[in-house]
Amino acid sequence: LQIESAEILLVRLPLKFRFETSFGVQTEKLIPLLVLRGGGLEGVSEGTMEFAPMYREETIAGALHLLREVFLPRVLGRTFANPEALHDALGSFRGNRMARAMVEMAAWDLWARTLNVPLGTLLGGRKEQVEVGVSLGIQADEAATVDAVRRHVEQGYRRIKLKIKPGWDVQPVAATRDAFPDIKLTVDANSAYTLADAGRLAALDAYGLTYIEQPLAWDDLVDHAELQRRLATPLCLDESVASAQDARKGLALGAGGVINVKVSRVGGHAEARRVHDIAQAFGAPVWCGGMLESGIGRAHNIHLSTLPNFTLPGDTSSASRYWAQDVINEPLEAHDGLMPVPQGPGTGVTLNREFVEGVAELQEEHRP
Ligand code: OSB
Ligand code: MG
Repeated sequence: LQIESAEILLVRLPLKFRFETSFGVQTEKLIPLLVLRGGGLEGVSEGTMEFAPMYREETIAGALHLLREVFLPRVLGRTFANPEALHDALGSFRGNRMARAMVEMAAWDLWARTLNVPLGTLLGGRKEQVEVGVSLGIQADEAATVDAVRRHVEQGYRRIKLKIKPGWDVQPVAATRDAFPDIKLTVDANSAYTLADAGRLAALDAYGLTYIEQPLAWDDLVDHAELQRRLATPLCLDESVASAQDARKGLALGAGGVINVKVSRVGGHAEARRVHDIAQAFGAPVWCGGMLESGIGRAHNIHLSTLPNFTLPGDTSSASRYWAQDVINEPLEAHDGLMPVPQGPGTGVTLNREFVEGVAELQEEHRP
């Protein structure tokens, strides 16, 4: 695994829908992309940190600084035995896992292309398609919520996740459950509640949710464990699992029964696979979360989802839901709630150079 040069690109894509969560409203996405080159091939990754630290603590500006000044200088011009060895070369740095994941994920793509195998196969996955659901932002009212749910149920999505916040939780859930008694339904609070809201959250037990995602603080496990003791519905940890060790601690504490694995949040594919394995050892199902990715991050997510303990539908829905024009050449479209795993080596997708270079707000080369 030879890392000869790197390229950083930054693109801004308008979202097709307004995405409201408990922490804000998104109408566009600023997306850093990293290309690693070696042996005549290239691997590509996407950063999922945001402009402002709203979801977790990382930011795009911070990631660009670390890539330029710290992480890329550690890997450029070097040869590694495999992506795990490259991961270890960045292993002594604290935190900043989304930024480190950009390097690690591009390296996995490059390595899989070098070995001429699909990334999912290299990770140990065996599925040819993966089950997907959708994550729906907060809507104006109950009627709009039920409308949005209906559109996506009709498209075949296997699970509907509703974003909730204090003051808008039981209402959308009750309306949706009333209209669709049998769908797999979940909610995601993105850390908007505290233990003082346990009564309100316990009211959700009446609606047969598959899980309640990240109700409490983004860096908490202990209060989640206390809340889990008061609820029948399993909690699903998202924000507060940044590593396999966090997953072990959370599951050992009883902080939840399900884990949302975001490859970028935990620092890359190697760590994501460890989270998957630990959850499996605890008998806890996992699913692949999304961060409104372009086709690059989406393809990485789909490949990761081929591992066996990804037994709940992920958030990796059709790219065409999000973008009028994606950054890749290939479509990533689910049919009947099943997303085909892109065939071909690596992620199986390729950058649309003409489009990306046309809209890039930043494009820079890095060499040893
Ligand atoms: O909590 O899962 C989340 C998007 C941005 C930040 C956090 C989250 C999300 C989603 C979107 O739920 C999932 C997707 O469609 O990619
Ligand atoms: Mg979430």
